[in-house]
Amino acid sequence: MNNQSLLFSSASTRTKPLILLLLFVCISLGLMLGCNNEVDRPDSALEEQGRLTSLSMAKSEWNIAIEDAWARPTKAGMMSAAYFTMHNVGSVADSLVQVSSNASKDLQIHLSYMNDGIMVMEEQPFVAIQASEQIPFQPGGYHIMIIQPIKDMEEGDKISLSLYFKSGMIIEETIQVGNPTI
Ligand SMILES: [Cu+2]
Repeated sequence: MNNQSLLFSSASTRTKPLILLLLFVCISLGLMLGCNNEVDRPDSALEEQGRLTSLSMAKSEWNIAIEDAWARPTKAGMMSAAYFTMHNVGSVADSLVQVSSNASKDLQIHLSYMNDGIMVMEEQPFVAIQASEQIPFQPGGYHIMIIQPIKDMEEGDKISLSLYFKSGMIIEETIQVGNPTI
């Protein structure tokens, strides 16, 4: 018999709920603190986390791949955009609902389109993706707007990109500045 089961068997029926509540509070606090720690991870750890996330997701029905990602070079305080192909290789639909990066505090999901012969862009609350669907984020279409980067983004630099989905899945990628195919 381990310590935990001793604790429960010796406790009166009246104190059991209190012990369970305390355990729950401790576990909840631990999870919250764990989450906060992750926000401050350095880039290399972020990259490792992204790899591990992808590996564990491979076992799940939720599995979205971010392919051919890159960000447009720009100067600090200007505008940049991140592009990639969002590929749902899982078996269930999901929605991209939020994005974040170490490059800027302000990232938005945008869609560019032609309106009366003028290219306009509009913030999107989410981008839904069906099972097996591939959605290109590219110039002239969906893109991640990186508003006022905190420092210059030069060709070859790397930035983090975290993608938050409705299912609760978080994909953490390290993407490069500059398009490798141009
Ligand atoms: Cu935009």
